[in-house]
Amino acid sequence: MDEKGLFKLGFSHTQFMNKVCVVGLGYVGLPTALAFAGAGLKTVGVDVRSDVVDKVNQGVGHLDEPGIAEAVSRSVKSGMLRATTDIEGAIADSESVIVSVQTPYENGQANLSYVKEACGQVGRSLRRGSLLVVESTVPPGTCRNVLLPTVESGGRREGVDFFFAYCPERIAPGNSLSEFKSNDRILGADSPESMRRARELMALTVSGRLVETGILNAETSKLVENTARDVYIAFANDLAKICSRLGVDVREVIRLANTHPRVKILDPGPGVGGPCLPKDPFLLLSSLGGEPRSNGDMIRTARKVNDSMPGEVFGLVRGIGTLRPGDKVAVLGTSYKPGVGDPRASPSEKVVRLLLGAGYDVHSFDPYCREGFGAKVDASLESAIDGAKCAVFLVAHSAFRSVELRKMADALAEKGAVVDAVGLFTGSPPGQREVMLIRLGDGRRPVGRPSARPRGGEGRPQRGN
Ligand code: SAJ
Repeated sequence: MDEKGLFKLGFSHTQFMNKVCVVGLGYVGLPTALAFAGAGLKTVGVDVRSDVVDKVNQGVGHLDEPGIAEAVSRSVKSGMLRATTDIEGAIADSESVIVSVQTPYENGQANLSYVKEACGQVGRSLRRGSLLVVESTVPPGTCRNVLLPTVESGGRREGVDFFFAYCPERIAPGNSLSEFKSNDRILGADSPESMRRARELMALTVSGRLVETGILNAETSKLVENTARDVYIAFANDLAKICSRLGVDVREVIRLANTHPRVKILDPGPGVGGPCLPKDPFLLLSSLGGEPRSNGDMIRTARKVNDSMPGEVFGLVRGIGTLRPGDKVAVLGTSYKPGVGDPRASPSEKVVRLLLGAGYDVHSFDPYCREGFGAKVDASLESAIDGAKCAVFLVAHSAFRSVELRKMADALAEKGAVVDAVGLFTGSPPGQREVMLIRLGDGRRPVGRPSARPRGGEGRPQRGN
């Protein structure tokens, strides 16, 4: 049905935009629903988890992020947002449906079951003339080859009974609400009418640019963005390994190289975590099918480099000559990146497991995150490091930036060591007791006690008093 036909049925533009259904109320779906509710659209969020639905309806929300609780409370109170587990009813009652569910990479392939299930429901329940927008990250070709046929299996036809667009999310967990609104978005649609409707809908919530293209381009560019970041970080991590052998400090080398107008190297660290970057390169490659394995070599290598970093950090700890099984080791930072409490795919998990496997008494502390991955979770930095032989900093939370090495020396056990994987400590201020500082990617000549030099692994100790 074309637009004129729809008008004959009594629809107007604004009526199209009145009621929005967001399928999936997770890290992306909830901010999406809040953005539409905040823009004055009657929004219903759907989730299979009744605890998530209850929390939203209670005006609380289940995401621990700046502004989320306030926005949920405001939107529910004003009647603009409600949540339900009744997906059929919610879709049937809406003019636009946004699918925002997870697409994990499992057992060597993309798990599309959640997004297919959602699209199947849309196909069975959607009103004639509705707009469907998929936000989930998917392998290139998925919308046309998998999702649209799934919707159409419900008897509706694209361009006749419903319109379709792909608008991948770009929000960074920790800053979702503001990024949803202000980021430029890629908007993919394969017909002018679908594009027009999707543009109108998304423009209600997005103040950044809507960059228009076809669906396949949009699917591919989403994955390329995250893959690019993974590759850039892998370069920094590779440099960390190289610099530790060259006898230079990788962070100083990067600082110098970045003064060049066309060089912008990222930060090395204990690896790449989170819900997206570790899997999206594989989603990108998964659509190659029978293509020669050499395609995507650099991407696969980057993944390997980033995945090797928890082992590098473990090597630094193992290299401390004075450390014995049973000794207390404090892991500081368990979330996947600074400033968030999200532990998903955190590199800290692998480091903790390696330390536990080596027989250390592993304690953890994170100001945002209660996950310990099997370590004993301490309530404060002080109790985590008290009497520890080694403190390993894995996340550059701002709270850790004010930690003084001198005070660490006093709290740690005699001849204690600090392993800094994230560039928190640069100097060695004077203090009462000696502490060995081992920095990832810092290969400068050791000045610490010879007996305390790392036996293997990367980097060498420096003495901080
Ligand atoms: N990291 C480094 N060095 C750096 C920067 C990051 O080791 O210089 C590590 C972080 O510590 C973390 C991981 O990389 O473990 C990922 O963090 P991130 O900040 O790069 O990205 P995410 O996963 O929080 O969000 C990304 C974003 N994508 C890009 O920046 C291209 C976000 O915009 C996407 O919306 C999100 O993935 C997603 O959901 O796809």
